[in-house]
Amino acid sequence: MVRRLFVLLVALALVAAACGDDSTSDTTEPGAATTTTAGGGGGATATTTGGDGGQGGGTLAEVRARGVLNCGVSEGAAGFTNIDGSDFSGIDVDYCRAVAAAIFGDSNKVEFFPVSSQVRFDNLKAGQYDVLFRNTTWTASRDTDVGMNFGPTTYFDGQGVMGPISKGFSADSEPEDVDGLLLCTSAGTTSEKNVAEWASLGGATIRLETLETNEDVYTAFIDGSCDMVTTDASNLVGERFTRGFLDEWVIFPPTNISKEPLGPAYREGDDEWADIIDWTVFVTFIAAEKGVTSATIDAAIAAGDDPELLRIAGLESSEIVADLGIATDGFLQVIKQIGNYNEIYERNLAPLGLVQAGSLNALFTEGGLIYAPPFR
Ligand SMILES: N[C@@H](CCC(=O)N[C@@H](CS)C(=O)NCC(=O)O)C(=O)O
Repeated sequence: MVRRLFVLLVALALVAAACGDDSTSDTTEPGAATTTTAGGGGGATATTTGGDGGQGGGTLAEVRARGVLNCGVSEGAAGFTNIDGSDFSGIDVDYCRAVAAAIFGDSNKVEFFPVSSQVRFDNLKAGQYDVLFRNTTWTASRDTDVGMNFGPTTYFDGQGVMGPISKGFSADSEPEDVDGLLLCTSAGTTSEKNVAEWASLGGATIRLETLETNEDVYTAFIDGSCDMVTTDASNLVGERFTRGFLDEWVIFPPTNISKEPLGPAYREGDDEWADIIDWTVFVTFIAAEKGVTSATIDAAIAAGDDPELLRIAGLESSEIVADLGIATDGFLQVIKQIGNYNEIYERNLAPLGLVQAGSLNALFTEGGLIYAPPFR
């Protein structure tokens, strides 16, 4: 009992020293709110804060006047935000483009703002970007934090730990196998809190080092200064694949140690803007449900036998789309230019070995959790 208490205290002290609360530490990092990383177009400047504290007209009007959507993304997370010079890709990047397609009818009208985990919420609240699609977990403390709300989950994740097989780790490793070892992860994440709980509940003492970027974490892991790395399992799978360590690194424990619903975050107080983001995501789910893709949507509309699809395309009950303040063909452009959820998944995540079938990220019709309210 005394040992367990000691272990718990040591683990908590280490975590507190490393990072602090993942929501509040984001707001206390020196200079965090002013950190600006210009996106693909280069030289972008921070905007004024969005939202009018009411029903709408705030962010949408501002985005329209600017002529481009500002979107917060990761500085590099395999499959979610891949950055190659000025070329951005990934599921989060695709959802930024989808919102631009809904608003402007042009998925290219988007400026990307890569940000670290640590500053992502402050920069959102300060108005640097209009929406954040950055492998971000929806949690109670983040949601109830003043200034932010979350939209529909675009990827249901969970946290894992990854270590080299050469150090004796296996897919069945449990907290006792990490006792006394050094774990690395990104600062300002849910990952750092979850793993400390997992270890202490399992009676292990871990040392936790939080580094700023994913790149910092994997550099330290590869050179052996960290025994293990921990974060969202999608990131572990994706990075193991892209870095070419499929046969060397193993992910454990057998069941994820947390729930990590990843999706968009936006400033609170602008209902119109929230609706635009939410329904942009939902129409990609509904199109997937119907098996309608970017390649087949024109034919599906021409067939004229699916009233819900005609409403999404703004060809029937067009006031539903118009009431959101976007052009009536806004969601049609989302499907035409970006595609349905399954296409987005296939394009970005399947190549990394993240299998959709049988996972939480399958459509609800296939036993998963991807579900949208009806479009009527
Ligand atoms: N989903 C978690 C973790 C998100 C996170 O930031 N993960 C790290 C992985 S080590 C990352 O993606 N870093 C990317 C970067 O360096 O920009 C959260 O919202 O706190």
